[in-house]
Amino acid sequence: MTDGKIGINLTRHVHQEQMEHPEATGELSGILNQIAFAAKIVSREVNKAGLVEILGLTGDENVQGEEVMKLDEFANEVFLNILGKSGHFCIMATEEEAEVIPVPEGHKRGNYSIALDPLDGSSNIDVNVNIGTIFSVHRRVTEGTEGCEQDLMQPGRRIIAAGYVVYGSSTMLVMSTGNGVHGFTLDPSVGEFLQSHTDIRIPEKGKIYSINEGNYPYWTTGVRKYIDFLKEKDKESGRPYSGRYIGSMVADMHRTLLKGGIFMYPADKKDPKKPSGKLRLLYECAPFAFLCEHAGGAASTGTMPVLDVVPEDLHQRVPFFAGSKYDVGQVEEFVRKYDEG
Ligand code: AHM
Ligand code: MG
Repeated sequence: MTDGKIGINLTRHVHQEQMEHPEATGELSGILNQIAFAAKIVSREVNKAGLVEILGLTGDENVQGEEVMKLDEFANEVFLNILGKSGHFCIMATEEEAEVIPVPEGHKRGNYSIALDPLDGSSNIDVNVNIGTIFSVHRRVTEGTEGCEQDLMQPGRRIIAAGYVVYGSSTMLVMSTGNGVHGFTLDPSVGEFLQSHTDIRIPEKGKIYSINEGNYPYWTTGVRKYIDFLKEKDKESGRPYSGRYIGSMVADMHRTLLKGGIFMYPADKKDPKKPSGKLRLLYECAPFAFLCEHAGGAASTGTMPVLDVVPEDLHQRVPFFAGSKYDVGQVEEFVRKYDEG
């Protein structure tokens, strides 16, 4: 624990935040509790993943003769099941499914929508690299009982709460409801997320850049020149930026939030079907952009703040540059100078 506040769990933290905002309905604490509950179940299975590999079970039949579900499908089911029945949501969407997901029959429809990436970076499971869940919550904007796509297709600027869970050497939930960014570490012995990081602030300028550099030939001139520039001697430190790329967004962004620097997934020409890069606006970029801005950092498409992008498609991708304010500002300058006009 970093600040001696052992004992404040997620529930109490959100409750305290709500006491400071009497206009709040109290629903947010219910939502975050349900997310935390689902995350604990996924965390338990992620921790077992190594063993499952050794036993050769994934995709095969288990001892009861049932097929063992892949972890990303499992995480998707757990989150949808728990959140769908929570009474807080009117509509849901996940990176795993093409269409919006209605609340199951017989369950209360709520005032919020949620976009989820249930298990991001799941291709890293078999090499024991951190993976995670990403979420963002919007207030419903349509009338009637059922929610619809419109309730999800809102700009990140209107996010009510966003966060991620990183399943790593320990499981951590990092979230913001607009009052700072706070981190909670799962204490498995008591099954609670305990506050471990209060008011995370991204350093104004970092020393680390994080990008899949194998895509260099496919980037725009501005992005290439920016990366070349980072390898020159930094005026302050006298050395180039360090490169760190895990290839699991939650892990790379977790480091970026805590240590500063810049994480990037630019547009590239590798796949003509994906001219805007790889990362999805609703499930990956907007939630992290919300966290970055609330931690004093920035997140940009290269030409505009990610939070201001109005979604046109549920699975829309956007170029993504996020982290320290100074560094994000600098990449925008390169884009302006070499890629525009
Ligand atoms: P996924 O949603 O299919 O897991 O893909 C997203 C992941 C991110 O976690 C990561 O930042 C990125 O893909 C890595 O992509 P690449 O292998 O192209 O560098
Ligand atoms: Mg993903």
